[in-house]
Amino acid sequence: METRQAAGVLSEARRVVVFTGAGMSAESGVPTFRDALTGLWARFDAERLATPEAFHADPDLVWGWYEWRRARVRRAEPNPGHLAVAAIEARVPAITVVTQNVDDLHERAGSQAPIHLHGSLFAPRCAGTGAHPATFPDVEAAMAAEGGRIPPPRCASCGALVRPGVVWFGETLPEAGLTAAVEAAASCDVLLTVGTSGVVHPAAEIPRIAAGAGATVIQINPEPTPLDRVATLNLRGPAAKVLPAVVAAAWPGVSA
Ligand code: BV8
Repeated sequence: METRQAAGVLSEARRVVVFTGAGMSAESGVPTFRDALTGLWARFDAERLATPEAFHADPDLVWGWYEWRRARVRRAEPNPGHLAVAAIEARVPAITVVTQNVDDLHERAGSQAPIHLHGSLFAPRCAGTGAHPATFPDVEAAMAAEGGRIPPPRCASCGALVRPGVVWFGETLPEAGLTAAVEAAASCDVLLTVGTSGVVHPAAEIPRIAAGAGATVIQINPEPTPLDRVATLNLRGPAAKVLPAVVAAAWPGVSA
């Protein structure tokens, strides 16, 4: 029932926001943020490892974690949920995709310009100047795959360490991206929130801003989250199954 209701709302929508979290990539085999702590990093708490302090204290441990995650993403493929988001993009008049994820699966599924509120595994930068090095050594895939300490490269122009291009806890989000995401949420008529626990701020405000502005908020998640109370419709289930079903009902004949 909710699928048909969601499809009806989506097919009439003029301005859509799709807001995604780690659950969007779960069925591509990319561990969610909290599941990404196995092996060498099993004894760490994600929210302590994903910080400037952790990188400063042990750059090889933190860089190794991100290179292991990057290697995992490179071996992953976009799932039908990512493809369904790209199918929505091709069919609604205006859309903004906002992701908390640091993988590139939305782009590889065909989404044009997702806003990465928390950065990307594929955009490392100099820890000194913030400049993006032209390239960075592709670590031995085996090394990254097995998970180990890897010394970060050095910036070619200033010699400082190169750091992951992500937003760590305690760091501010990219201003332009956050502003664009907030503006889109405040002016959309439908916001789809997919695969997020809705607990990391300020990103978690995005669905709340849309609801406050009178948008229809549709949540897709197999489990209850704090966003249940702002969602107009709650579709309980995995993104790779539910999103294609909503798209197929909204635009019959479209297989995402
Ligand atoms: C900042 C990059 C200024 C790194 C990440 C207000 C209130 C409380 C706390 C704060 C606040 N304001 C600021 C804070 C502090 C902090 C914060 O929010 N802490 C939380 C934990 C309490 N925020 C910050 O520090 C932010 N910076 O505000 O700067 C400032 C500074 C200091 C003090 C105050 C203000 C920066 C936050 C960004 C951190 N970086 N990522 C990396 O990836 O290593 S966040 C990281 O965790 C991910 O990017 C992701 O966004 C987040 C986890 O969230 P989810 O994506 O939702 O993933 P999660 O695993 O939680 O949930 C997965 C969901 O998927 C689940 O619901 C599950 O049911 C569902 N699921 C599973 N399978 C499927 C599925 N859904 C669909 N289909 C499936 N198959």
